[in-house]
Amino acid sequence: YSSLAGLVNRNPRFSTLNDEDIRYFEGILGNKNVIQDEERLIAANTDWMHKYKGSSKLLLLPQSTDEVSQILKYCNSRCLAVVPQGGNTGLVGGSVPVCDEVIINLSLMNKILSFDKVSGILVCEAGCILENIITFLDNEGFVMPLDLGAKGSCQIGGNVSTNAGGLRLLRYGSLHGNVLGLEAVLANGTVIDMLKTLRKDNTGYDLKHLFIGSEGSLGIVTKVSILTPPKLSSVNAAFLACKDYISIQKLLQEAKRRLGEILSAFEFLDGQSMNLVLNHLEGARNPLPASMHNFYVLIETTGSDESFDKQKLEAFLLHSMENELISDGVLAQDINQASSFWHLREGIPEALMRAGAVYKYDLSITVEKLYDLAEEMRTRLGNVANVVAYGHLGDGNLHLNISAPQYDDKVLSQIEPYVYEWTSKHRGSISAEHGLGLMKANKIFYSQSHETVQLMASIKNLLDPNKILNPYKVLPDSVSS
Ligand code: FAD
Ligand code: 2HG
Ligand code: ZN
Repeated sequence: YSSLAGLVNRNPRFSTLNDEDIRYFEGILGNKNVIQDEERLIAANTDWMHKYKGSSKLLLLPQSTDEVSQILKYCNSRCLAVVPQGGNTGLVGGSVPVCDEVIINLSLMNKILSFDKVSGILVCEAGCILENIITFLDNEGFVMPLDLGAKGSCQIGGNVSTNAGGLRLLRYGSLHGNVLGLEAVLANGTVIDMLKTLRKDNTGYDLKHLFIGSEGSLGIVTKVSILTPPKLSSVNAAFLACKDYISIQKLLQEAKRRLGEILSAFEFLDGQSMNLVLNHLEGARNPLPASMHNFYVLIETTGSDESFDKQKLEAFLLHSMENELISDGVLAQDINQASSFWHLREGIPEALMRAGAVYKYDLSITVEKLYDLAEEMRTRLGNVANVVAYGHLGDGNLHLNISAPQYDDKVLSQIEPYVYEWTSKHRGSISAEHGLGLMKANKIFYSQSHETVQLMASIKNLLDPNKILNPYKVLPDSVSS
């Protein structure tokens, strides 16, 4: 592990946990949900990438909003720092303690509370695992507007807190649009009920948005209400190859124009990503094995008329072939083949983990410029590291991953601050969908003005004056300590 705790000074304002605190928490939660067991603490202290490792001595598992409220009220009065935790799949070191913060994990708050079949509005607790929600909705004939590779572990509360984007944002939009309401507990224990189930509600400031994407720094999300679209009968997937980046851009334009309302995903991976995933992911199979290509695209369509959709997709593919936008391609013949396309795409983060050390960047850049960065990075790094570029091209979101046998400060200094400066120069975002967490708290100025960050700090101060919620994360030291 490369623990970052050594790089961050523990804020001396925070108290240290004592026996009386433990007894108090046991009084609220009962002994079994106050965890001091070493093995469980190691897991809860360590992030998905095994890159960030805290040293918390306590994991709390509340079962209700009231329990969360009592925990926070007490921690606030004692000035005990806390880290809210969902499925712990975050990729920026936001979900684990930096030092000895108390971990509050929502996994026991996992009930679906209601589902309205007429409106498609689901209300559930924050600890529901995304995949369980997807399955529940599927049985009801609906779909979750959010899907991502970590669905088997991540929780809806974590998704909302990171404003996760994922694989179908192109079609359904972001959680700022799909989350209709939420309940959150502030640092002082106050429960804020914004759990509306209305499409339209212009009564004053729409404060739920403060909790969407604030990474547990303003409150703990305990319940969520989400608008879900009906499941449509016809889903198709195509796996295509392109010879160069210009062709991919044209393909995206054509897909938007010719597939229009049925387009539900447009994901890309470069040849280096394909090689990496084939070498390191179990069960990965190249759908286009005849030869290696520079770029691959996974297109998905979702519509309500099977023959119409197929016809549309086939016409689009024919047009793309004739105009040499694609050099090869395959249309999934059944659900298993479609799943194998998705397995390949969704498995890239895991393959990267298995390949060794990885420097991970999640950037929004205009589509036209997006791949220039990967190429420049390759030139900069030569053969000391493998530059792997993929992502949600339809949303202008590049996942730039630099894979190397081990972490090395010399390699890091070749990448940073260059990657952030480049992104800032092109007016992109240094965090498209993963958040800032610990990794990028001090990089915020590359994407936000001083005035904006100052306003964020004022809001933080108002909602969490003792700064007990997820310290050292999201906002830079200069405004947050
Ligand atoms: P955690 O990792 O536990 O926490 C994330 C942040 O939210 C932390 O700051 C934490 O303090 C806070 N938090 C968690 N729960 C709460 C709560 N109830 N209240 C307040 N704060 C809370 N992200 C994408 O956007 N798109 C993707 O396509 C995508 N794919 C991924 C694929 C893989 C294989 C992996 C490992 C990760 C991927 N991610 C993706 C990143 C990650 O899965 C998401 O950020 C996810 O939303 C995190 O949910 P979680 O429950 O695991 O949250
Ligand atoms: C994805 O789209 C995730 O697969 C992870 O957001 C991205 O590993 C990454 O860089
Ligand atoms: Zn992603």
